[in-house]
Amino acid sequence: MHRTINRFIFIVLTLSTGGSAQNAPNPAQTNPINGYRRMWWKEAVVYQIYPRSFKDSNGDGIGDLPGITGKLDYLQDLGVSVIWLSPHFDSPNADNGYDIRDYRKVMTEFGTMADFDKMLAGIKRRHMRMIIDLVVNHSSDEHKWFVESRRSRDNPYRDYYIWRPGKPHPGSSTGFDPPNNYLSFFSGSAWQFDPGTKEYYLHYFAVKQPDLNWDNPKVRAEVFDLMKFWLDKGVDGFRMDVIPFISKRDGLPDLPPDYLARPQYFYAMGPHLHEYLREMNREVLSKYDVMTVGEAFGVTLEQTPTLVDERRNELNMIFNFDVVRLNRDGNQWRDWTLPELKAIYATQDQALDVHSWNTIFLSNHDNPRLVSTFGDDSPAFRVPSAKLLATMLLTLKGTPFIYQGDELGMTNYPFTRIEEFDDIEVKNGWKADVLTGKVKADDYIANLRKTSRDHSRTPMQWDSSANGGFTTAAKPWLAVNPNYKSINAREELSDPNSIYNYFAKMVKFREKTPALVYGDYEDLDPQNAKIFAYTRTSRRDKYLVVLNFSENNISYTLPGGHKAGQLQISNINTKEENTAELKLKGWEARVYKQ
Ligand code: TEU
Ligand code: CA
Repeated sequence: MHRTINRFIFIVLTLSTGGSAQNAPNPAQTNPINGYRRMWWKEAVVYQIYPRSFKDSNGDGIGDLPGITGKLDYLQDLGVSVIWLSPHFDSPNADNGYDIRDYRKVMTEFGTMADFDKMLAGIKRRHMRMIIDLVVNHSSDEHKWFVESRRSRDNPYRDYYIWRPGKPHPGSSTGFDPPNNYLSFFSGSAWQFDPGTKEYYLHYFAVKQPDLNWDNPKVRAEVFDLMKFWLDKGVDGFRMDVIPFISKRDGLPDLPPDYLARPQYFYAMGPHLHEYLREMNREVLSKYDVMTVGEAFGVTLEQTPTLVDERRNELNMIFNFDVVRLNRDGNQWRDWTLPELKAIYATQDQALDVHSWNTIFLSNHDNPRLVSTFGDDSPAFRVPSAKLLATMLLTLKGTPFIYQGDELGMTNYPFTRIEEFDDIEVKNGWKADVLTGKVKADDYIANLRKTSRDHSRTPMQWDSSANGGFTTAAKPWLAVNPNYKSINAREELSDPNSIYNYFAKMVKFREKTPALVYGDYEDLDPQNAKIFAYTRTSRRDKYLVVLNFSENNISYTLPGGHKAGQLQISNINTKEENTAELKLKGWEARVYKQ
């Protein structure tokens, strides 16, 4: 009898996971809320793992998959429902795994395929899901496709990449100039001369990251195949690295002058992008119940619905860069203001209707630390400001993405010397800008102290033992922030008032509160330079969020006749309820039900 029931359950489960169309709603979730189709990925809270820096299990100083498996309870206790794993594939690590040598093999330093399977099984057992990184705008130059491709002009793999003859330039070192003026995000020309065949190949990122030629149907078929390989293993979708760049402009025209400082807007949204994404959907995604989120570097808000409107069958969501680039002028740090931040969320909300869905993220492996960037990491305000940011991240409209360590309030690293950095972007930039005398060394480092990608890549701080308990090796691949003795997971797990426990409370609160997922968003006071006050309203419930983005104590009268109702969550103990007059402490955050 038991066996029959088990078998029956097994069949039902297989039918509902394999084979179901993408976006197929869970049968229990068919009633729209507030006009939105209910989807598991809209209700999810995602946690990003950068495997190199998460947890080292074998003492070689590098994080690995068994390290992640050993920490799954930690993630389950935090309450997150989806894990996004940054690249775990075989790679020579020119760009820490974003340069893939073999899409079907696990990076040796991270473990084996058996380790991957064990990790995935552990995730499923805890009723979580996992998406992986799909990095297919480019591969590594050590991928066998490229090794073949560069052999000769008539190699069968030649057209897997983008090769062009140079412009003859007698007397120059190679005899040629690059085919056009495209720039790499990691300094210099986006073209690399290959002496073997005397042509150039295109690389938007590092020289060791040649761009794939998506106009070649064989390349698309290869990518669709490798996607199926991982989906058939049970992964639940993809975060797609710089996906808007895959279709190149016809004839590869020069970057116009006003794009030289922001080539991403010229590289993105090429002529065949929609066609290739739809083909991917038809061939692969539509056959599985998965989520997709595209890293939309260079995509404007006006273009966003053309990628994520559910009626178009392209992507579920994208990462819009406006918020994480608010503090930049090109690569240069600039101070930002709260009204500017609010304006971004308001415009995003207006640009997307019920057929499109947003993401909310304030940090990732390419950006400095959350609390150091949008909060105040000084001893007096690190804890409340990290909690305030958790409150915002988990109550805005869109699927929230938490980056590893932000749930502990980890801070930027106190970099002082160029030798302390690992990032290829920094190393190339140093050569191109500092060693040539264009930028002063001190100015370059000062800017990196605010903006470097390495801030978020320093190892997770698990406890107060050597190297924050990340590794037993004497030296981890990248230094641990010296503040690990006081900022670490063990400390925070045992403190009911810790940032970690506040995140966990907020994650659970969001997951059980449909109005925070689907409810209308209204900014009550867009011009206020210190207070961010907004409501999230569904047909049944209305929540009010009040955030004091300053260190000042502020007496604040809620505008428009609004009254704070019943207090649901606060990051500093308060008893104020049912009033329009709020006395807010520095970096205080409150959520009320009205
Ligand atoms: O990043 C794409 C990207 O364009 C930026 O966020 C990038 O880090 C920055 O602008 C460089 O100036 C993705 C990955 O997230 C990143 O880690 C990779 O380095 C990059 O693609 C190449 O794969
Ligand atoms: Ca290791």
